[in-house]
Amino acid sequence: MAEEIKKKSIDPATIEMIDKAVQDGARVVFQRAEQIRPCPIGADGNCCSICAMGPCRVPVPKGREETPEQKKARTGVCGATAETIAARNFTRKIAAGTAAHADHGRKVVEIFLAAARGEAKGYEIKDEQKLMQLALELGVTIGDRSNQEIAIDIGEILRNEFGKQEGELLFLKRAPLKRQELWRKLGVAPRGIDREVVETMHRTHMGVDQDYQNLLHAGSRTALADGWGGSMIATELQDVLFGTPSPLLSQINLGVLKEDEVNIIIHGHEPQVAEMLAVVSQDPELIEYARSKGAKGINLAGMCCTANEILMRHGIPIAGNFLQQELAIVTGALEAMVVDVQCIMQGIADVAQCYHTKIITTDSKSKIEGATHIEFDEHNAYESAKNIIKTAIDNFPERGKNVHIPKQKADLIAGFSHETINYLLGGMFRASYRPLNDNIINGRIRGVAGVVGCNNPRVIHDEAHVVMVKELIKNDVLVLQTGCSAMALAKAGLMVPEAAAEYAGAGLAEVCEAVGIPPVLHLGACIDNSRILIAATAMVKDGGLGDDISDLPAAGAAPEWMSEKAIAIGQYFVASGVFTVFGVTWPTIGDKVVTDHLFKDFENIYGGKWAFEPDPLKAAQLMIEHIDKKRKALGIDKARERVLYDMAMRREME
Ligand code: BF8
Repeated sequence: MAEEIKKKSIDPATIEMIDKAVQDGARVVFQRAEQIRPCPIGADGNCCSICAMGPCRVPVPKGREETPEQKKARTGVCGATAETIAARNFTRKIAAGTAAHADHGRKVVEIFLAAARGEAKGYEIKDEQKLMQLALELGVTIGDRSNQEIAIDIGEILRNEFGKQEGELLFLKRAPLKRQELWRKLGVAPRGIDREVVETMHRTHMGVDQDYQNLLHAGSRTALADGWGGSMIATELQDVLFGTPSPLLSQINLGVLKEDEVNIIIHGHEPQVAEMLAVVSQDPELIEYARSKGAKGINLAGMCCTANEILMRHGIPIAGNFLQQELAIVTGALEAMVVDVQCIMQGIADVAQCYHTKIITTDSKSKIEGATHIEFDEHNAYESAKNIIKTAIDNFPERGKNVHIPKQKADLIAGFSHETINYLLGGMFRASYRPLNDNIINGRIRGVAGVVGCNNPRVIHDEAHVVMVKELIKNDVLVLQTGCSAMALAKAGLMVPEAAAEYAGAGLAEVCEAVGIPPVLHLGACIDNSRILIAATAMVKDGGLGDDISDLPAAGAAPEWMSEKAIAIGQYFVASGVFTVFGVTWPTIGDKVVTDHLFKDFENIYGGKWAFEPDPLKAAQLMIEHIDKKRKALGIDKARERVLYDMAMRREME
């Protein structure tokens, strides 16, 4: 194996499959990333391509000091300054990310309503308790009405959040009061989800908003419409419809594929297709059909955020994260890759040409040239899912001899919804975050970090996630995870309770052992970052850690980010008061003024700010420093010093 391949990932299964891809002549993302270098001007945010007078490139000239006149002359054809261009590009990314999460949320509301009206056979309300809580929160009459009637009212109220023109989003009221007041004072409380996305697209059109601060301000309002709007609606209604996750054991990595079964991977983001495939794959008639084609059974596995959704609710194993999607095909053992929306590389269709895998698209807004399209009809979900699985089974006899499934697979515990954390910590009858807050105050737990986001082939696959999280837990920071980042840590073996003793600092390990949880908690898909907002709010409301999210000893990170959704998520965390550090690259780095505004001024405005640090160890240190700064401000830094002393003594005694 070539030495360069070994440097692509820290995951042996991934390396093995990149090597196989090279031998098989399949061109995967890792090779494409070598062949296409990122355009440095675009990467730094110095290229404006929004009109046909350009594209205009306005980088700082290399190697010479710029005079004020030269700086003044460094504009696009329309006169847009480098600041406007950088802020406009950044804000557009937020709008795109918010749109993706919002459209996901909208689809969930539609299915939720169809299910409540009895128009989507096969879907039904699974979490009645959460339905009632939502009804109380949204002012829906319960009385002696049926679940369906209540659900219709809830669905209609939440559907209205997308097209609302005035007022503010209903879930903003979930935030700490102080935060709500700040948003109102700043004028960033979103009015309606679609309205914020549309207005941001308008503002960033040629010749509209040309004040970088005003643009970034609009970016905050749009991002908040994601975190406290589209994403939160999706999470809430998915929980009611498909069940609120609770801890369960499963497995992860390409080793979950099976040599003698029909392997089907469901890849993308929205759970409705996957939910039905999970049910239909158990259908005895289909299992028999698979046997008739020479297979021992049907093996369903997930990829990317859809994987997190069906893992959390059904324990379906995960085949891998973002950069492994093509590699699952390279095993030669994959009958079908079923995709819906988001994070699906077009490259899978090309790689599938080298093997027998069928790429099946299921959503009319996400088709791929060369793929088989089987439109998923949620009104007739069982039949649609059956059709998809039958297509995969029919492909089993086409499997060639060039099959190699890596052995690697790791155990993981997933399913830590906000409700579960509440119960685990406080018990069924007095569910609360009190024990977490107490352990933060007494210093056993130093603070909490949300480590989330993608993979990016510009850095070593999974490495930054694992290095960062290990450093955090070693320093007694409890880590909450979602998305592809969660998968990286699960593959590295940190999502089992035993990991606490091996990797966590003494204080954190003690708490994890007492509660029986891993030091790294899997909260779900990227839309479930809204669960982290709720968890942070619950910590504030439980008392003792200040009166706003920005007071908490907490930080966020996406060390291998790549998607616009990640920028939207980061911005809503920052605008909610969280210090958030990204790795890989920073999309405004070419403009110091805009970057300083995000990295420094934002703290005075929002109490949270952005940072960029590509070295994951240094990034973890920044997060820990921030956590310590907050502990000091809360006056709980002394407690920790005392505990640290005890631990040092304890280690000496060992
Ligand atoms: O929404 S972490 S690569 S799969 S964008 Fe995509 Fe990034 Fe993975 Fe999920 Ni989130």
